[in-house]
Amino acid sequence: MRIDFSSLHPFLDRYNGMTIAVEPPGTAKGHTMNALAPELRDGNVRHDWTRAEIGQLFALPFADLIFRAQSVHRRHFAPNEVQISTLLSIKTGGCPEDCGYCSQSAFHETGLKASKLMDVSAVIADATAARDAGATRFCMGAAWRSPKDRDLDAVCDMVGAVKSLGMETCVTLGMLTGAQAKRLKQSGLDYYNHNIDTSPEYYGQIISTRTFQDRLDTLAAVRAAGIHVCCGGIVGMGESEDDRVGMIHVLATLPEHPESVPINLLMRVEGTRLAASAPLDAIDFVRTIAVARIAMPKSVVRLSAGRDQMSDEAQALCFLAGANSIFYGARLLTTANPEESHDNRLLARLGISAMAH
Ligand code: SAM
Ligand code: DTB
Ligand code: SF4
Repeated sequence: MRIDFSSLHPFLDRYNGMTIAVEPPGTAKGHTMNALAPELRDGNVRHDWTRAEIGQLFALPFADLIFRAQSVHRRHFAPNEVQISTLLSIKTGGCPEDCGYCSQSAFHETGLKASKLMDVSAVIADATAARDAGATRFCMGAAWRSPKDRDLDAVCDMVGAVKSLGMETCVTLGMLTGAQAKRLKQSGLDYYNHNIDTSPEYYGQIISTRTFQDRLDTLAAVRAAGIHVCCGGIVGMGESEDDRVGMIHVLATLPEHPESVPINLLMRVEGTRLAASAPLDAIDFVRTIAVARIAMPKSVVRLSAGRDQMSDEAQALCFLAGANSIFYGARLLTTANPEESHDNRLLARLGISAMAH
């Protein structure tokens, strides 16, 4: 006889036999391991991961890694739901930073047409269309090193307007001071995206105009203002596996895990310094998602830029590995993303539905 646990408790089937084969990730003396959720310590997510532990996760046989990531995923999230975000570039191009991957850096000749900050009314129109298409979060990106106070006034108006449409709001505007973060919070901002991009060791190969510590300082200012943190990075930039280990290690040992962790596959834009980077093995990309899921069990992990270059099967593996958010809509900021109709079909084929907020 097979007992249908789901009729007893809506979440019980997620535990059904799953935890038995998962060994605890080095439960330290004096701490309580929860047999049903060995990724937690004393009931909490861990901030004490060692770099060696993260490296060991990356090195697991693929099936073991995916099983473990999927088990963690099911203990903390509904397994067949993804969060749907839509991106809009509210100020494009002409950026004074030299990020080697970016189409919008003034250091690169990419043929991108630079534009001024959009009008609030045009942003509202785009956000309304995104909401009507099914997005629950609207993310607005600006190609700035950091916002000027006058520009911040306009962005605060955008945040207030998008929020009143009933969507979650996210902006990514570069470096912030504590005072700027507080103003954004007052305008109703839910999330601030600011990525560490790569490991501390590889960072200098990618960007020279601001430091890794600058990034951490902005993240701390965002946290202190009470805004949810969206922070992840990019893979496929010629980094080593140890750099991917280092990147996840930094994220998973922040004083609080980012609520949202975007894992981007490099969009290789003609004219950028990294345009000729060798394509990353899809399995290595999936591994990065899986390790992020295990190390940050309660964070939403976003299968972010790069889906346009991935097969449906590779994306399905990412969801199996614990990714539970995507950017939806045929454009990211300046590069292509799968068409809505393609994504609708893929999500339907996989039995995945949209996460409510
Ligand atoms: N200018 C702001 C900043 O960098 O802080 C915000 C916008 S910026 C485009 C946001 C993030 O998008 C970057 O930190 C980077 O992680 C990601 N990104 C930019 N170009 C990318 C590319 N070609 N491929 C993958 N991710 C990219
Ligand atoms: C993030 O981690 N990925 C998004 C968002 N945060 C702002 C940006 C992806 C940009 C991809 C390249 C482009 O479209 O220009
Ligand atoms: Fe500017 Fe952001 Fe692009 Fe870097 S990633 S060049 S800061 S827009």
